[in-house]
Amino acid sequence: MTPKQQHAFDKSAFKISMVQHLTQLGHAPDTAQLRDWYLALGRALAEHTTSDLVATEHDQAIKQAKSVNYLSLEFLIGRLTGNNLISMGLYDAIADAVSELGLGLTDLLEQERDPSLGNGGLGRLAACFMDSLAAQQYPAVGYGLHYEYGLFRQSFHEGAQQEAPDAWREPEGYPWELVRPELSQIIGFYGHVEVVEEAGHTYRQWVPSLKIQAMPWDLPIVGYQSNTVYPLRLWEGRALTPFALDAFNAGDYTHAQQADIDAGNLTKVLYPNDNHDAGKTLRLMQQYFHSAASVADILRRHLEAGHALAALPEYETIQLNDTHPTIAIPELMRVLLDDYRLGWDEAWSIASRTFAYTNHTLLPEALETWSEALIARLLPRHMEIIFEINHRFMQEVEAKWPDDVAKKQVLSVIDDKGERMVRMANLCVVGSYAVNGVAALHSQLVKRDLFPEFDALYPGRIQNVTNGITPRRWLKFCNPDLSNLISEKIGEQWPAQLEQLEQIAQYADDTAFQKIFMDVKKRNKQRLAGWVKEHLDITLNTDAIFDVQIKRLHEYKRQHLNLLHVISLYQRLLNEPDFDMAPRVVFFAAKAAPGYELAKSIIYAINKVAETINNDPRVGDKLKVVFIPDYRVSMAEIIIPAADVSEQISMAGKEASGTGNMKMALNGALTIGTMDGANVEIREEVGDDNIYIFGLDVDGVSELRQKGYQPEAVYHSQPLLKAALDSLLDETFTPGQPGALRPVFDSVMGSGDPYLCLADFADYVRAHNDIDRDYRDASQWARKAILNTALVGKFSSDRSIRDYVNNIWQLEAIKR
Ligand code: H2P
Repeated sequence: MTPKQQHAFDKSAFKISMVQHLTQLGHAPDTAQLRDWYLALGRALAEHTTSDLVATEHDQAIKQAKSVNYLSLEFLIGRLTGNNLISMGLYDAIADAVSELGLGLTDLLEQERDPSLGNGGLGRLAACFMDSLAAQQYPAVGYGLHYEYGLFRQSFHEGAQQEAPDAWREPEGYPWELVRPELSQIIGFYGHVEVVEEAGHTYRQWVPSLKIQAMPWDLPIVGYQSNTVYPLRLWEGRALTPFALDAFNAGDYTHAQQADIDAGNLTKVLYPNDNHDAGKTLRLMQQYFHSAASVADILRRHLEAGHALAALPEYETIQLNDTHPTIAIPELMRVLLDDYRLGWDEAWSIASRTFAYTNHTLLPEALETWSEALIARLLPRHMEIIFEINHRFMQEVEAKWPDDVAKKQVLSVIDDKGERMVRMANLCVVGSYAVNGVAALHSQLVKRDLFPEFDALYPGRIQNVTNGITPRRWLKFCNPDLSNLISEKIGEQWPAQLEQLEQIAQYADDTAFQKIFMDVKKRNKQRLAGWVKEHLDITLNTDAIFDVQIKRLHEYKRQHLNLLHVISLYQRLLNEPDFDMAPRVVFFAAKAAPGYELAKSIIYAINKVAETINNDPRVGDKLKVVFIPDYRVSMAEIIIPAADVSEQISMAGKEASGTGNMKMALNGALTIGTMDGANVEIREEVGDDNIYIFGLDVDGVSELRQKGYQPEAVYHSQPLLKAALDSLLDETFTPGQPGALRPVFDSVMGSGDPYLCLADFADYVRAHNDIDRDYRDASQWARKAILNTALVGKFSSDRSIRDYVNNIWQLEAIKR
């Protein structure tokens, strides 16, 4: 706590405020449940953040400074209460206050349901970035959608994933959010374009036939020890047409509610992401709704601050988190051209100096395209503008490469090889002043493989900003014991200056420090084991290696490669009398997008294998497999501090960055990983001895493909692998149901195995054997673990944000 905040906190006033909020919720202190108290706590705290939010909003210095607007369809913020307490410097003071009311702070914090407004890394990155913007006081507004249901809640029924709606605000509302009706917007859809004549000029004007109200809800992004609170503004779709009371009274209930139903559906659910572009109308509607409301709000702020329209790029920059908000580019053009009546060149000059775009994936099937027919129907004026942007862009290409049809074909915003499609990534590159990948290797591949022609046309436009994670949530909050240990050694500044962790490296060989460090790890493992015992009734050996793979389920992330290793360990334990291994618990946590069948089959297979192994008395506590259901931020906060080994095993070239890799290394886990994404940079930081790299690198992958890859040949040449795969076909793991796991087998055999699981299997096993050997040398292992924590300061999202600020956004920090 800073002295200033300490001074400002009045414990007895806060207790009174909590009781008042409790009363307003309709409860009395002597009968209130924990959940009621949690709501009262959240509301009492939110009073403080709301006043800081409003004060920040009205700060003249901020209004006169440049801001970043972070547009993202996902913000996976996780629970806010604990994190905000850390940022406000009030964690201990509030723990004390609530204990005087007879309550435990950690119990209260457990009552909060995670706002799961994202799928995985992309949404979580947006949340870490907001945290780092506020901590460093770079003016920012986050813009997202206020989904009524977050990502589905996952459970398992006989091993198979079940999905249930996640009504994260039910039933009392979320204590941290603030509705801002005065800032609502009206968003149009469908309709037609009219030509209007005025003073000898003709203008085009879109006349939408459907209008939906965008209602903003602000969540406070509280800067760490900074008194700065920025809004995360989430738009909710609401019916605009007044409720049809006449129809209702006349008994036409359905019609009376129709407008409510349509508008209410718009932001009802977050689309689950399987990295496969689905082209659904409702999704495009969400994207436009989000973009249009955000652009309107940005322009409102800009003009209300007294700035000229033409000065927009000097005061506002708009970062597009992936292509999901691309439609904001033609929307800003539409507003400038049709509403403000600027000429094309002036409008384009403003727009193309305002937007910047972050690419998060190279998977071709994930690159968004929308059919021209759909856009033309839903957003007729935007389609005209997109054609005009492309027409002018093609002239630019012609000037650079005359008569080169092939160049035009790859660069064009319109793909006209079949049904005409709009390539959102191309539109982003054309309409942005900067494009970035999310790790050094990824950015290099964006330039080399995805956009080489764009890179030649616009040298320097494509850059790299390596991802990062906020050390406040991902160390200070989630791992208090390790945080305290670090603070004892190097002081309290590290959560704001993570490079300082390097000073911990000097203790890596200190046996006393090693012991304390590993005792902390042990306690975190016990905490996780306690959770597993309570919720899944599996008893774990906390001396075992805690081997962890937690991330969205996707073939390219290769959870099934991990599974094959698990099966091979199991078979060796049973079949090889001399086989010895350090005890291991292999943890999985992952959601599969509901429409992604193979991902669901992989989950099913892992659960079946786990069930068999965990109940086989011959295995004892040598090997256990735990699939933790309903992976979410608050679960990650328990798992990550307990990890010994971090699985980052995507096929090289496919994982753009990864951020779980950073979180686990920071908490003292050793990575087993391919030369992919940010693993490459983690290795650079921690050194070869403190990471387990295996498998083909990007060049190895393309060489193998060129030679012609035959998974079958690998299968026949490796007995361990063959036995593991064969067990998927018999009844070993599915008694009475032979072949139930065949989809996983088939996915890597024959013409399958697109992500080269079999090709990397042998080296993966080798790397795991190295881990097994090293873990048995407790002191050596402790040394490696300490060095991981000490040497990953680079991966603070504070550093990522400074890279954006210095190389792309050009912002000044405004200290409050
Ligand atoms: C994605 C990429 C990750 C990257 C993250 C943030 C889309 O996340 O695949 O490699 O670290 O964005 O840039 P995810 O797979 O977790 O949904």
